[in-house]
Formats: sequence, C-alpha cells, structure tokens
Amino acid sequence: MASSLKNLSAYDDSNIPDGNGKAFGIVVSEWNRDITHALYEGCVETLEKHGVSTNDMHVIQVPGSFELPAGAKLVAGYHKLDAVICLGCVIKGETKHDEYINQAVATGLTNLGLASGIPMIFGVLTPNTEEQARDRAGGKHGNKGVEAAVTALRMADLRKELKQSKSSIGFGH
Ligand code: DLZ
Repeated sequence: MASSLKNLSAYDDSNIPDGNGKAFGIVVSEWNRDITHALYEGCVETLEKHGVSTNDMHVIQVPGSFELPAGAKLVAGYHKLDAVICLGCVIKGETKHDEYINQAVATGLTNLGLASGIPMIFGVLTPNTEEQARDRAGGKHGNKGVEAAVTALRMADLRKELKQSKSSIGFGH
C-alpha cells in the first residue's frame, strides 16, 4: 500500500512483547531537532506503554545522524542493553549529503549490531521534504519513533526467548 494511504506506525497492540525488566539505549540526533524530539517522544511513550521503566532507558544525544552509530556504540559500552534505538532525520537537499549520511548510518548500525549481538534499530527518517518528515513524526503517517520502539521490543524479546532455550520463536508460540 502506498505510504500516502496509511499510518505507517499502526501496529497490533496485543501482539507486542512486555518490556518490563528490559533495558534500551536511545540515541537521538540533534539535526532537525523538532522532528527528532517528536520521534523521541513517540519512542519513549511506546516503551513506557509496554512496561519499560524510564530507569531502563539510557538516552544520549549526538550532533547529527552521521554520529548515530558512534553514539550507539558508546551507550552500549556503558550499559547492559537489550537493544539500541537510533533516531534521526536526514532531509534531502541540493547536494548528495543525505545519501552519504544515510548509507553510512545504515551500514554502521548493521555492522555494529552484527558484531555486538545487540539489536540496533534504524529509526531514521529519510524524507525529501520537511513536510514528509513532519508527516512521519507524529503527523498523518504516524511516528517513526513508535515503529522503532516496537521493533526494539520485538528484537529484545527474541534474545530473551533464545536465552530461555525455546525450540521455535517468533511464530506466536
Ligand atoms: C551536515 C548535515 C546535513 C547537511 N544535513 C543533515 C541532516 O539533514 N540530518 C542530520 O541528521 N544531519 C545532517 N548533517 C550533519 C551530519 O549528520 C554530521 O553531524 C556532520 O556531517 C558531522 O559529522
């Protein structure tokens, strides 16, 4: 379905794992701060709604999205975390800066997640315009911060279930 037709953050509330006792890093980029702080609010609200204590949310801010992987590595080095959520917004401009930043962040977080075994969640908006960003930061297409939080809860739960030696996971048991 085209994104113009739906709220991209809609999810089935009943199917989200409980976050009680799980710990998360949240790394927020300061560039386009009105947008990224709206993502942050959506993210924190969603984690709290699903049982995560604010004491178990370890938040740091980084200057721009390019710094998200370094920030994620720092926060994961200081705290025992079940997942790290990275929030940013890179708006397309007259040059190709957005392509370089987005590629670097995606590759950086992928590599970091695979090397550390800690899920790294890509909560970065990559819009063509500010309006598209606002639509996805609490506007008509939802809030990417909510999506990122839901993804983090699900990935954290996979880790927990594996530790409990379940024979098959992720299929509603
Ligand atoms: C330099 C820059 C530009 C032009 N645009 C954005 C943006 O739209 N979103 C964002 O998060 N960061 C931007 N940055 C900053 C870079 O991410 C980075 O902080 C600097 O290049 C310093 O490494």
